[in-house]
Amino acid sequence: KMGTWKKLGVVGVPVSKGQRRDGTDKGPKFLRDGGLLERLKKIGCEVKDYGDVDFGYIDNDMPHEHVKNPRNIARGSLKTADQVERCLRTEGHCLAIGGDHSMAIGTIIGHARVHPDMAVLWIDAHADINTPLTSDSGNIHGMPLSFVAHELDPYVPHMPGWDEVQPCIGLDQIAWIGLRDVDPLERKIIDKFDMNAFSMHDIDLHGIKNILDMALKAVDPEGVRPIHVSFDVDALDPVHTPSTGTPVSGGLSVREMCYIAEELALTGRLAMIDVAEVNPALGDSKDVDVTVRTTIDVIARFYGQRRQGIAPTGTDIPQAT
Ligand code: NNH
Ligand code: MN
Ligand code: MN
Ligand code: MN
Repeated sequence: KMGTWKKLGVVGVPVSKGQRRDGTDKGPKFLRDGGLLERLKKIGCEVKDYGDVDFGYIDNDMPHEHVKNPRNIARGSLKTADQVERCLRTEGHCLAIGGDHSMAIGTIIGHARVHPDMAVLWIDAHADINTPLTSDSGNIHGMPLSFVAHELDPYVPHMPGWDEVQPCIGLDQIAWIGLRDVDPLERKIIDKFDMNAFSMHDIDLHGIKNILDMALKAVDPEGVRPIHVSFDVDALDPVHTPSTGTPVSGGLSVREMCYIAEELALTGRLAMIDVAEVNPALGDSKDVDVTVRTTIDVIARFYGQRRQGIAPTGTDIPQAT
């Protein structure tokens, strides 16, 4: 199997109000300007650009308790869901480029409308399953999974603007890879619901190959489900992706990430990929450059660019005459 997608749509999700730093709203622009779409076309993808979701922030979005920007995030999430759904129904595959990780509320809701049985692989230093009541920061990018999971509905308070944001997947459809900064009450949720959480410790213990096998086995035992990858670039070690809001040392190497991406590409079942938390406003120009380049390199591997090389079809080795 080649594992190369012939057809995909790209949706920009320029959200930054899921956390406190400006800059993630420029993530889609920097990934586009860094040559992402050209790179995908070069490796044989037919790419349709759906442009950016129009966040058009409204004023007077007072915090709800300590949760920041609730109305804007709810509104943007529903717009994102509509755009993702349209993209998936038309192209069969969607690449969503963000944007802080609150983007995944909309991408998962949109994806679930098309493939309610999807398996979600959340590749991140953080678990992002705080509820508005367990979150210390009040930043919604640390909460997306709590809004999409049925089992957590009783733990999520109603917030202004959130009536239409409804859970759509089960906790058994989610597995994490790369965890190393999990809040105490997030750990409580993981334990209570016996969730599939693979930390950097587990990767040290078993190696990346076994961890990816275990994660896939947990969320997709039959190997039949459409796969949703939610890739937070802070999963990688900050030497590779320094321009991100909450770097945590001791992260995934580029090699481990390439292995994950190449292996998932080979399943032939990748339906949707989120790329979150690229923040070009952080660090110097070298930091931004390495962050954007590494992120695009990883994305290309999800779409069939393999480290072993790929022989061209229909071109033979030129014979000497
Ligand atoms: N757990 C913290 C919070 O809820 C940090 C989340 N930050 C992230 N998540 N970057 O990926 O605020
Ligand atoms: Mn995240
Ligand atoms: Mn993170
Ligand atoms: Mn509810």
